[in-house]
Amino acid sequence: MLKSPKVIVVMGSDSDYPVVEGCLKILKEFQVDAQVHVCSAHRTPEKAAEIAKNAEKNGFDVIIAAAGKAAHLPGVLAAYTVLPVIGIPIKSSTLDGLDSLLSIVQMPNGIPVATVAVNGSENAALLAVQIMGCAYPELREKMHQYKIRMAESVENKDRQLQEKLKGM
Ligand code: RP5
Repeated sequence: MLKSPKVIVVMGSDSDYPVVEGCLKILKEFQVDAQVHVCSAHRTPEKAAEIAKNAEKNGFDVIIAAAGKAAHLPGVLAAYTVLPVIGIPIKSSTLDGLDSLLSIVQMPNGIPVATVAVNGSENAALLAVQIMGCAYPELREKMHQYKIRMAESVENKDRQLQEKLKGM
């Protein structure tokens, strides 16, 4: 049987869900099968290790991990797997997400984590799609179509602006 693209999305807390939702919507739009779990590098460290260790044999292609504050989850998952890990720094209430961003992006040599913008969960999904596009031609084609639609939408906005300015 042919394998289909599959992503596991892990978030440090259920409080991260409102941001992670954007990522799930994009994965759905690209018809990528996604499993979502709450799992913390600090509160449930054994579960985090198990998820990452088993991700490859469970058929996942990419891991997306969202975390806030001292956001060690993406790095810890990356330590236990050879799959690409994409980190989403969650904007925390006290330091505006800079804490999360630095915790995720400043990985030591040998254990990379691809880091998107603070709360950039849609880009995490798009990057996962682009990575998987190397193995799944249908995803690469969908990405081409996505970019065409995005450009059309910008052109449309420009046309609308020009019309509005004409009337001023
Ligand atoms: C992190 O701490 C989570 O990823 C979350 O962003 C933050 C706060 O978690 P809660 O206290 O809301 O569960 O581990």
